[in-house]
Amino acid sequence: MGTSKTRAEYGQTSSTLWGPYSLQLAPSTSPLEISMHTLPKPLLREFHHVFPEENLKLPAVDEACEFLAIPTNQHAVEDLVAIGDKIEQEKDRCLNVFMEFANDFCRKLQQAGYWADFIDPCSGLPMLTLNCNKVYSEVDGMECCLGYRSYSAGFCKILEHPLWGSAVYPATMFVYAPRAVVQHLLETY
Ligand code: B12
Repeated sequence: MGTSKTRAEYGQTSSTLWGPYSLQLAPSTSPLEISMHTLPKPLLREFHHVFPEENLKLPAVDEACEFLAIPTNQHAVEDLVAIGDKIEQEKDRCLNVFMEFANDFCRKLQQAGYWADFIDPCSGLPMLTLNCNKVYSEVDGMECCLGYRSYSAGFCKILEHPLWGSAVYPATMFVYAPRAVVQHLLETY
């Protein structure tokens, strides 16, 4: 995985701890925009709806642990609001990039004794925590953490990236870990 990181001039809010940076995960894929945030009140409330207390198996860890959100956005080659086979293929490609990265990242944090999970971009449900059935809104999450705007396309709320418009594939990870540990791990990619 590559190491070049450029901090974006947009997307910083009072919740931002790190980034947004552009991660080049593989030479052949477009970069992943990623950042680390504390959970502002509306996001924390939503987090506890999506991950109910009784389903959260938090390991006994040190005092520095806190809930953090790690939103990612990929610049899609196609405008995702359009329809057709090319759009479906592009969504699958973005899905695979995120899944591979999120699995690797969360597994590493879990191996270090912390809690980590990510939202399945297809269903909006937590991927690793069992028995959760409340959908997490990526669009609301990106508005809250990064200050991006959105608009409604029928039933679906669509995110507008400041540079890429709706050619953006949003997906989020959540962790319970010390921010220094998370930042250090992010910097290894
Ligand atoms: C399910 C889903 C669909 C369903 C419909 C969803 C529905 N609303 O019934 C279907 C299959 C129809 C669909 C269609 C499309 N979708 Co869609 N869809 C999703 C998915 C998985 C969940 C969206 C959802 O249900 N949101 C509504 C829920 C979560 O919220 P809610 O109950 O209405 O409201 C709650 C929140 O607002 C919350 N809340 C309140 N305050 C706050 C504050 C904060 C901070 C938070 C976090 C939450 C919060 O409280 C409310 C009540 O509980 C998302 C991915 C995701 N996880 O967001 C993609 C997603 C939104 N879809 C996407 C796309 C591209 C589409 C299509 C355009 C695809 C296409 N080319 O056809 C079409 C749109 C067609 C149309 N006109 O409807 C993209 C949008 C990309 C972008 N640029 O934003 C997403 C992000 C998927 C992705 N990763 O690419 N989709």
